[in-house]
Amino acid sequence: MMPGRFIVVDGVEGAGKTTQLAFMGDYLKRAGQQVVPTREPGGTALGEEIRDLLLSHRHDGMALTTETLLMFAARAEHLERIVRPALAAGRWVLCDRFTDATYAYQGGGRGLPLERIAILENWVQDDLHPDLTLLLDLPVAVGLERAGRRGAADRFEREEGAFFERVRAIYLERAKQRPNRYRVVDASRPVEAVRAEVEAILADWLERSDG
Ligand code: T5A
Repeated sequence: MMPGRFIVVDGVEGAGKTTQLAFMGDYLKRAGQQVVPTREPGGTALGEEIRDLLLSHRHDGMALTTETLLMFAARAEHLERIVRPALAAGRWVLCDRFTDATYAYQGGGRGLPLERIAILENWVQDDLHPDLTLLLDLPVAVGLERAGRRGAADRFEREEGAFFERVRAIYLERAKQRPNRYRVVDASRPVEAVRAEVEAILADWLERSDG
């Protein structure tokens, strides 16, 4: 059996990940793929409980080490229960955020040394990395304005603009360092323009995976 594909969509708040992931799922299903949509933190019952702890204001001031370990605890569960089995069964996993978000938010945003994140990444993931990461990039202010329309801000969305500028910078740096795995998409454009580019990228991937 052909192994599945692991595709991640990531980016700053309000970049349009959820919107584009829905289109991507439809597109891949029309192309005959079995799709598993999922997200981080979350994706499992335990992971969703951890997500609630991480995003809730009940734990404002959570220690950075605690926050990072909780992200990776949710990730370990997610990989074990959802991602690895789906890939082994030949499915396409479409994941809303992954480890790049830890580098960007806990590393860039909060200042955790990136080497510490790398240690956890190696431990939890072994050699599992996304086949493709779509970085939806846009000015921080535009993303925050979009996210703000949705209502109450979670524990991360309450951070100031400079935090998200650091987050965005790390995402862009990681994409630049790994051009084979990342595609940076200008997400400041209207939904349909972003969708067209994302689908063109997927079409390319489908062609490659036919072999
Ligand atoms: N986190 C996560 C970490 O700190 N470390 C980690 O390791 C991980 C995995 C939750 C938080 O967890 C943090 C980062 C996050 O703060 P989340 O819920 O996935 O993660 O993150 P959010 O960014 O909060 O998700 P959002 O739902 O805000 O953003 P999306 O999914 O990027 O955006 P979407 O599609 O919901 O769109 C937002 C609004 O904009 C509109 C939509 O209709 C919607 O109203 N929109 C557009 N408007 C105009 N033009 C476009 N092109 C648009 N696309 C969407």
